Amino acid sequence: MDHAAEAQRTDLMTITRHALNEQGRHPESRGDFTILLSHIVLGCKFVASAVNKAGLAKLIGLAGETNVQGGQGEEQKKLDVLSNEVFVKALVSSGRTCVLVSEENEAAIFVDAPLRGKYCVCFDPLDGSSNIDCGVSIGTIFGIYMIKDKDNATLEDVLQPGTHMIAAGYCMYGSSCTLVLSTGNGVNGFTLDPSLGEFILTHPNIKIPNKGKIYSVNEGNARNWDAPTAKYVERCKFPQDGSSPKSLRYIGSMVADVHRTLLYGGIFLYPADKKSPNGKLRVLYEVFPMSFLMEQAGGQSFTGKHRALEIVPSEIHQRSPIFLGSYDDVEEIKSLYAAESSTA
Ligand code: FDP
Repeated sequence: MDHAAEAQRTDLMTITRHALNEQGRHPESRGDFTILLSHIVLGCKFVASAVNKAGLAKLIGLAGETNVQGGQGEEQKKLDVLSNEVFVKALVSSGRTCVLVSEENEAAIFVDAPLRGKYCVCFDPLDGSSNIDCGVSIGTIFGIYMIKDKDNATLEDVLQPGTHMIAAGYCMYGSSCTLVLSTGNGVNGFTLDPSLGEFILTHPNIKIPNKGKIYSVNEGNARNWDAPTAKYVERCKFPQDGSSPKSLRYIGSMVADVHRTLLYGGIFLYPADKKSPNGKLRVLYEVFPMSFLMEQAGGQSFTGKHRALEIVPSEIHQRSPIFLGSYDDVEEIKSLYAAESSTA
């Protein structure tokens, strides 16, 4: 490597440097968010390493436990258990968190007083677990809120609409490890450089295309869909305006499907259906963080009734239908639901 290339390599925008720059925009800030983020980043690096080693270390496979959604037939895998432990420890030890909600824990975790800070974090430590055994991309999703009063923390501090979130992101463990983050000032993507052990800014200021050529949905559920969803998917395949049909891409791992949607445009749907009237995806640690990122990137997110970020959750593991992605594509499904409700 020549000197110029070497010099350029040392001038990298790491995620910590980015967080410190963001901190500079808030003169009153004491660096608490930067510390919290560095602990989330540590958790992501740990899980990335465990995911990479999983096949070798025989970490994959059933742990013999059922998670809190177990009643609906989901089994907890060993990597999920490990990832959850890693994130809970990383978040608690940051000294900056107060209430934690994890997909893997039935109840919210209230951090002990001496370690309490001002943030609440809702997270899915390892989303897309049905993809673990075949090496398909999986990820961690997180949404962050500010506590009202850390000496009197209650469940109400996390049962907030998504519009109250102050930051959200996900880390995708795939062919590369990518962390996508928004602190309410646009969306940035950082890729883990394994030689440095640092997340480097590789996707600055991500903007989703206004319209996309891809739709992403589990079509196996089609016979149970409602009319607007069925009509929308039909239009993706047989457009009425003379445009080309959209391509179907569905990984079945939300982080990977949303990441592709964010970068290439298009729409991701997990609608309600007759079997699951509330859809499948969880509000606090799937729907809200991904909706926050979509809106920050110029896209939209809709529940079939209203803007997804305006849901006011009443339970921490609540589910919601979700349609998110390119602005114009979501606009189209919104108009189909509006037409249906006006004729109802
Ligand atoms: P998984 O069941 O593998 O954990 O909510 C979890 C999730 O994956 C999402 O990551 C994914 O988008 C969705 O479920 C896939 O659901 P279907 O298998 O019903 O398509």
